[in-house]
Amino acid sequence: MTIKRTDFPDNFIFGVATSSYQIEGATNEDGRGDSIWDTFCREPGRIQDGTGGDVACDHYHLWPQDLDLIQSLGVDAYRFSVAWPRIQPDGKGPVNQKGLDFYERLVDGMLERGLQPYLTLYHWDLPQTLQDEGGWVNRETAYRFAEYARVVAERLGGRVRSYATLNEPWCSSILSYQIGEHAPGLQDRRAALAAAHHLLLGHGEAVKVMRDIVPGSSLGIVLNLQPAYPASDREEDVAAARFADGTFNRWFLDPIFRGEYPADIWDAYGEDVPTVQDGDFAATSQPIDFLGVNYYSRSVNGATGNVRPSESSYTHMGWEVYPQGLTDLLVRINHDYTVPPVYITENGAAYPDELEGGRVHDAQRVEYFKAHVQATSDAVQQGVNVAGYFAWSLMDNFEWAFGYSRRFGMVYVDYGNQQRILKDSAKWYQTLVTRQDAGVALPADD
Ligand code: GBH
Repeated sequence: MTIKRTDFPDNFIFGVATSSYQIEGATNEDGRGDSIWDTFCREPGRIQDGTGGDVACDHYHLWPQDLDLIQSLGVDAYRFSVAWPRIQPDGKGPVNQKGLDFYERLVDGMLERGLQPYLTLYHWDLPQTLQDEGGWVNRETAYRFAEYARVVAERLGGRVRSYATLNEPWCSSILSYQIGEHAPGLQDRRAALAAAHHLLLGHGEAVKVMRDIVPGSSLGIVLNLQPAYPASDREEDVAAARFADGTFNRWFLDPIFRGEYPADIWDAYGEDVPTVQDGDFAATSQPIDFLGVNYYSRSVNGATGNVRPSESSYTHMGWEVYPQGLTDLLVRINHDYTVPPVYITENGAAYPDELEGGRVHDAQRVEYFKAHVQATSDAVQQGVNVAGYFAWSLMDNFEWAFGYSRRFGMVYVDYGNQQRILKDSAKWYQTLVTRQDAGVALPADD
């Protein structure tokens, strides 16, 4: 049985996703300020291949052809992010009109091509000036973020029907301020938990502000969720899984949907817990219209560390391919929380693709996508209100600490000449998503 578009509800959205720093390049153009990733990439040893986002996919210049490419895939929607330092080079104060102009052209370009814009306000490119004042560890950054959200929503307004505040606050806090793998590269758990709190606060403040400016648009947040399984049913392993789920998932879900931090993890964090002021949870738990879920893999937890199931297959990131985890996760959050409609805002896999005679036969990625689209459908069958699915990513791009050494695209990017080449997975997706009722011809099966 192959998965078909007609297995999904009629109004189900299929799209592709990217983020600003990973594709745009043009880091010094039209008044853009530095972000923490510009700084981070200049520090020796931070990025595996020593690269950065200065050119990336040159999308800042090639956006019209990139939108044509997305349109040619037959998808309904395009998820992209806005670079805060293009809008406010210093993260506060003066607004750079040229930055707003770029995203306005981009959004209008989508609408002209029948693509629905799904906008993310923060996909990790914090203005460096704000980092100089502590970044997300500084509570003020939450209020600066709400101000930035106001500026973007005032310009783009109802043309954008979907605004996500943050992409993966776990990454922008724990991975960035505690593990130190992402910008700004600190290693301090207390700082990371303060950052996480201010991110959640900033999310809530931004939602409050945008409600009045774009009353007809959907407002939400994107979380990276990873179901945590115990390595066995021994008590220690079950406890390890519960802890992993708590730090990774519940620490973000609970403030948003319950207005509190999970008590077990709060206790475990001891003196590192953040300062919570009156009214903070009222902000973090502002009603939202959708939850974005980024799903890549699961974790398998043992008392002495994570376990790698030997019978599984793994992607080029070393992440286990485990589609059942997506179904389990969706069913579980639907059961444990009162969630609004859910979008899979990212799902995909890196594999070491190679060009062979002008083609990329990425059979493993096709299998990955098939299985996860099926897993999404299974969750819908089990009663979860999933409204859409976005493949990560439209095209190969700057994969953060891995530089250009990992390829997540459905479209291959030749970084020598910026040529875009549809991989087999793009052709598969095109066949899946093309609305035959819209009279669009199916691509030839070559
Ligand atoms: C997303 O992050 C990003 O939004 C996107 O920009 C990025 O390109 C894409 O994914 C691919 O990386 O520690 O081995 O158990 C996903 C980040 C992936 C972070 C899974 C936590 C746990 C892996 N998450 N990861 S492991």
